Amino acid sequence: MTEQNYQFPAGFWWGSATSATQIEGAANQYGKGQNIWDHWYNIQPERFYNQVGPEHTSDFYHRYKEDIALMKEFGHNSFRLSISWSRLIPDGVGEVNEEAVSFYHNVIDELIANDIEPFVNLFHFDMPLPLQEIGGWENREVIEMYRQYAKKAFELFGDKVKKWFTFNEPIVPVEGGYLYNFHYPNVVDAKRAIQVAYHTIIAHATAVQTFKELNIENGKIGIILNLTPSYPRSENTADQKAAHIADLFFNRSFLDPAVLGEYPEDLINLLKEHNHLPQTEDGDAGLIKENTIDILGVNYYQPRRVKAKDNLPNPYSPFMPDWFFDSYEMPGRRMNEYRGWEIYEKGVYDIMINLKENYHNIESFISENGMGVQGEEHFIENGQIQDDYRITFIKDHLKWLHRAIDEGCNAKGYHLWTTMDNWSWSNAYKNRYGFFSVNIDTMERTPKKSAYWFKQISEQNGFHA
Ligand code: BGP
Repeated sequence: MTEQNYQFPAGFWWGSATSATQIEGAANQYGKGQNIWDHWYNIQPERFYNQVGPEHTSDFYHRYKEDIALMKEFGHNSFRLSISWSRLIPDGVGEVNEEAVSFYHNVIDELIANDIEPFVNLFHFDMPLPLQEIGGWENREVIEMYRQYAKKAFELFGDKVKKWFTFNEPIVPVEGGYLYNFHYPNVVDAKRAIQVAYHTIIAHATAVQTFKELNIENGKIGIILNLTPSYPRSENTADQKAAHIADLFFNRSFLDPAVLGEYPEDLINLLKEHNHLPQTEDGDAGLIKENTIDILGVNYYQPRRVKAKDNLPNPYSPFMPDWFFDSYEMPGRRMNEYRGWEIYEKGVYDIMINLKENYHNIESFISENGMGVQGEEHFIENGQIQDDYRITFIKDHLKWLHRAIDEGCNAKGYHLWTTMDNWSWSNAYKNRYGFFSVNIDTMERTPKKSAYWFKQISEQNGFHA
């Protein structure tokens, strides 16, 4: 095969993504309040891999200067972090923690001084505990508390931060916390899940509205969604329908209201038919309609392979999205064996073409993509992790992204998940994803081979392959 030049548009955003709970550490220090992760670990440490909790993360709180220096050295022109709601406002509502204000100012200043644009996300799975105790997103009052928090963050940092995101992967707390039992509060109840999802969209829209009212100069606001293209097993009608319903539940339930300002009719009809519509209030539809986003972050790890159900669900069993489809293992699929996730690079292209054709080609970027590897910390040779598999993974996704851009898609950047190896939810330190490995005893950072490769492609704004 002849070599091709994959040159990206000028100003392409090269970088990586993180979240507060996963990197900061200092979970019980400097005035931070508890969030659901601190609490869950306190009551059920066995739910976390090797019983490592959120106190034991990558210590970014103390090492941010060193980390930002590494980002700079290794070709980042942009970086995503999240603000910890319970660090900024320890009770979730009310008084602001001045130590947190200084910390985030220092981090943002350090990034800007190093020509790295901060992309700031407001909510990455980390509900403050006092607000979860009054029902979390099930309780409509929490929406106003979130709006106040968002407003505070915009006012404090809006003169420096120009790219804002309301939520990261808002479907995940719905799935994990209310359907499939992998996030606190561990409820399995589709009705409650749907209410949580709906309130999250209302919270998102109120934050967008507040952002627009503040008129932040050059500011853009968006949301970050994990889009899982839903591919049917076959062309037959039942498989197609199954894939369509999975798409409605897991992609379009957030994508459509955020970008188009309304829910898909098919989703509303389906929920109506099964008596599972959420409770709404007058004015909600208008709020969603008027507060669509400027920019969309796309987290892409793997597609969803869907087939029609072999057997109809028992109508007496509780309603679940899985009533309507089954997942299946596509023969010949390639896997990241460590994480158990399929690798399908063309998914990036399919997502971008869909955004171009059906979502008015909204400005977007890959806000997460990456390869988690269990046990990677032991793969060191000559003092460095030789993660050629990660280089191949990134490169193959970038090729498809490049093709989408060539065909007119409005994709502006690529962020790897993640900067340095970090703590991940119940998986703790099991899967390593970073450009920089972290020795979890000494916290020492070591660039992996992929970091050197990334530096090159960022400097050349592309690569030959
Ligand atoms: C995404 C989350 C990240 C990160 C990543 C890897 O869904 O936004 O926070 O955790 O997945 O997931 P894991 O660490 O479970 O492999």
